Amino acid sequence: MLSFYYTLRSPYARKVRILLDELDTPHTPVELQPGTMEHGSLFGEEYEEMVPNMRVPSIKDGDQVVFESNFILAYLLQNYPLQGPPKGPPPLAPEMVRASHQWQDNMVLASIETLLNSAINLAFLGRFGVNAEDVPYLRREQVRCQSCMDWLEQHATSEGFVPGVFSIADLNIVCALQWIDERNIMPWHGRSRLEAIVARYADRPSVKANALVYPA
Ligand SMILES: N[C@@H](CCC(=O)N[C@@H](CS)C(=O)NCC(=O)O)C(=O)O
Repeated sequence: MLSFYYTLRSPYARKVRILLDELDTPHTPVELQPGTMEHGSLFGEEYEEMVPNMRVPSIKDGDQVVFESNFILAYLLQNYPLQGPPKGPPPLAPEMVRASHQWQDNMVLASIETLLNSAINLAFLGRFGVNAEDVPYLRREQVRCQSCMDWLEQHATSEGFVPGVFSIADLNIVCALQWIDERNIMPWHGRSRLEAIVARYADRPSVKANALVYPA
């Protein structure tokens, strides 16, 4: 049985939780309780020996360990395609990127990943008391996030990044923007297409059932 390693607060892990739900993939969830960065390893030595990027999420399927959330999504789509009726509407996209729009779709995924990675840097450093306004590189990270969101707004439609389906890009952007909102990382509203995509999918059962969870 496939094991899925995650923390409840991770927006990257949330992407995988949603896809596991969409695909009804049988799996054993393994929730990790992060320690502190100051003392020892964050997720435990055994986990960090298995996963070289020392991050969540990851999966282990037999002997195959897969890390990096978008690679995990690609692995699941390839190895555990949907058997039953699709959830939706609209139905889940059957592939990460369309063969006919490989480059465009990959650029969208890369931009969302850059957005989330930069936003996570800002959040982590904020937790250590660093004020982004005081550090030129962090100001650049803020500008980079806004730049990616502007570009994504231009490349989206109000129905999503790929007409007619719940695409993996849609899944990515919903998890990124809802996390940015919930953690109050930066302003992004006012981009009407991105707002429409988040609103369109916020109540999708797999998205709603796998909300980010924060301690009270
Ligand atoms: N690019 C990675 C990013 C994953 C990531 O940054 N996860 C965070 C939790 S939200 C983490 O494990 N951080 C711990 C660390 O950076 O050491 C992915 O897509 O899976």
